Amino acid sequence: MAGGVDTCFSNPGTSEMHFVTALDRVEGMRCILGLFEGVVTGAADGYGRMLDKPAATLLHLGPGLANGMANLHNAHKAQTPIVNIVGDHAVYHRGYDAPLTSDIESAAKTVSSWVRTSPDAKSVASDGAAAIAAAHGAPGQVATLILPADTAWNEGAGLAALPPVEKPRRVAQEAVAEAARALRSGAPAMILLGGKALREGALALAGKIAAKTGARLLAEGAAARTERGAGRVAIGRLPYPVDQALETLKGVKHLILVGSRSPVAFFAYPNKPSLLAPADCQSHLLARRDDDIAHALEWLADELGVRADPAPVISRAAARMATGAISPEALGLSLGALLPEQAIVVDESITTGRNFAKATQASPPHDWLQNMGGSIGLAMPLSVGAAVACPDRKVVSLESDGSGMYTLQALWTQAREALDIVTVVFANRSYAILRHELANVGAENVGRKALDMLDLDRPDLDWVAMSRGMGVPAERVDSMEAFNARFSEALAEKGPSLIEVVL
Ligand SMILES: Cc1ncc(C[n+]2csc(CCOP(=O)(O)OP(=O)(O)O)c2C)c(N)n1
Repeated sequence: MAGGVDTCFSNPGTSEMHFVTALDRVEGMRCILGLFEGVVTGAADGYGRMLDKPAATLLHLGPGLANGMANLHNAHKAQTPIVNIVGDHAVYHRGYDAPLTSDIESAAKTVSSWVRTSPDAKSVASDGAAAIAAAHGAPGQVATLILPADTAWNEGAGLAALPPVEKPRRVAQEAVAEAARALRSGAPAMILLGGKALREGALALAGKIAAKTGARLLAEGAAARTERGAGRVAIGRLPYPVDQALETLKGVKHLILVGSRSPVAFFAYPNKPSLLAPADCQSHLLARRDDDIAHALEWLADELGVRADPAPVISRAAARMATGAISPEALGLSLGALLPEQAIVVDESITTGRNFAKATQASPPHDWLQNMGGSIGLAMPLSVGAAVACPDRKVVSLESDGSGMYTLQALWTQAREALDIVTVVFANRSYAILRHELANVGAENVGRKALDMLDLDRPDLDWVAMSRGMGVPAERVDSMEAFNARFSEALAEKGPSLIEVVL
């Protein structure tokens, strides 16, 4: 609490009982139960992305960490600040190989930038403070603190002071000069944005620079949080399919990297490159993700004399809702028309949502959160954390049915905490993206058994029943008129709800 961590997403066990009882003794800590650790870690990710400060988790030994690991992986890739607390056996108990004993540190290292096991109760306060400082390390980090049970029941050493938090580094003058030279060269240039370059202020500066120099402006394939919508600079992203990405980057001679990395394909495919930039394209690193990106862009804008220019922002477009049959395009239209001001959109709509970003670019200003680690099952937990972080904003969770099934327990937490989230499940009843990938990797002679691994029918999932069973009111819609009506109602109400859209 003294280090500014006042929210804990938790799924505890015996080794964490002292921590749990302490919650009632320390005023101000909000503790939220998740019924699966993937909900806990995904929620901490959503919280950290929205507030740029860490929540804590509380996980039960190695298996608890393992259950939470997929979404910790996503958080690690998104560089979200999280104080990830994992309980362990008392130090003297570890040698006996009791059932829950495992190598927690090794597991934690794969998804954390900082890992420490507190050796004793006297160290636990300073280790906790160090974990908080590490989580705040630029641009944000998963810091895992492993707490043996006896660190909680032996005598401690009192409160520890928070060590200084590392500030993002300022970029070197040469990086700014080099970017300016490339942008002035007249050769085709692209400014590729990632990380905090996609926040409103930085994006506005990048927009001014692009407008003046004629460079193209693009975002990496996914971003942890993009501040977008009317009144802001609209930005496309590098497409996921390799051929489309190659086409997008074709002819670019200078790639200015701002909080981004030179693009790589999501997967390798036979006879397709891993690196996507053209061979004769020069990369210029203006700012890494952990640098002070806003400052680097201000400096470059000054260098190019565009700081005082108006940012080329997108204006609110007259929007109409779609009617008739449900299709991805129709859903995009209606989302574009209905998305409320300051919505937090959590997007794991995969195949159905390919056009959603474009369709909503001129909606009222909102935030857009994406999966940075490719491990599906993120949107429902991420929505929990975003809603806890920003109780005055509506969270719109766009979820594919296959992805949703990994962590649907999040709905129960949404109900218990009365979180203001509308979840839209796109029930195409298949792993549609993998059907395309079958062709992309050149797999041939696809038979019934293979297709059975990609279809989600027999039986059809009943999202309305599952949602209601966890306390979240739900409806199924099978026309755009019904979607428009139900989605509008859900936006007007407070609290969680779910809409199953049958495609
Ligand atoms: C944890 C994890 N397991 C498996 C996968 C492989 N995978 C990628 S996409 C996908 C299916 C996605 O289906 P759905 O969410 O329904 O999206 P759709 O393409 O149908 O819109 C799977 C299983 C993954 N990315 N992450």
